[in-house]
Amino acid sequence: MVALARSPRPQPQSAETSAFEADVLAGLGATPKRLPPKYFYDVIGSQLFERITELPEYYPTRCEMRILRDHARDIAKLVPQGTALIEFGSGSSKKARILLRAVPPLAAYVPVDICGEMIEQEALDLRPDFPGLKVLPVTADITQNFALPEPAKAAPVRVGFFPGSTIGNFEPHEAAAFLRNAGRILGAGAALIVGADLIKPVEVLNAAYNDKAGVTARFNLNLLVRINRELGGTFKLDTFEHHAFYNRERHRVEMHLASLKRQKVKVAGETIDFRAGETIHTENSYKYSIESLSALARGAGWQPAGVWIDEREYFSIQAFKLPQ
Ligand code: AVJ
Repeated sequence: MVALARSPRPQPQSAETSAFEADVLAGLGATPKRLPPKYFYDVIGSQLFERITELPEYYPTRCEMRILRDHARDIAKLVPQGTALIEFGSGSSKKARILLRAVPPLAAYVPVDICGEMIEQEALDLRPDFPGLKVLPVTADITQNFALPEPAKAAPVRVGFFPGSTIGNFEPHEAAAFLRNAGRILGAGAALIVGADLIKPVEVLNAAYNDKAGVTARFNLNLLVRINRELGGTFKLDTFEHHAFYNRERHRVEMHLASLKRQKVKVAGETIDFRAGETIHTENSYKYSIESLSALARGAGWQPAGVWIDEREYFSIQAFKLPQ
């Protein structure tokens, strides 16, 4: 029998796949090795993240939901009637629901997320619960430029909502660039409501990223599963281990995947060498103080317009405004 000539791996099918391939090869070719955390969120990764938010050790989501519920009326004062509410990295829209119940009639709610399947489904779930609200999902990488739908552009004012401490995934200079760009997208008179995780005792932070049930480890390792599937990778999952720890000097939780042995792995036709113990740095989750975040926002052109925190001072929701 004649062996059929098979291409060694599926060809990139879309611009998204080739951006993924380019970013993965660049990150694994760098020293130290790294991968961008935005690629955690394929369908499986988005589902694993939803499970993380329910873990006993993972306090941020519960804290933020509590703050939103307790101060919804106050926060809603930043959202006048006719606003287009733009959510950056909306995921499950669970937090937006709390805000949406407290605000006057809006021009539109625009959830923007890198995981298209997730927000299309969420939009379907939201519409019956908020009849009369225009839900206009946009599938986009929030770190890149993207266009707002017409009704959001035509609204008299736009308010940005960036919950979840997703801002913590950016390097501080990237967070500043993001805030400046958000200002450009939202325009004069806009407000921005940001959820940011606060600096706190190291034991609490380490526990939140090393849950007993191992869901965070699976979330981290899923990045390798995704590379195997989408980029013809040959990562053996049982030869990599989840590491997460708080880096006090830099105010961030770091996640890594450590190779348990010396090995070679193929990705998109290229060979990557690992030393025993070598890690891939997969995520930083920066922790802020009220002051450090507001200094960053001021530097990006925003004026502080409100701060809400929980009793334990674990998490903050901070509002900013742009001059008219
Ligand atoms: C979605 C970026 C806010 O940093 O806490 C959860 C992601 N990583 N557990 C975070 C995450 C590990 C999460 N953010």
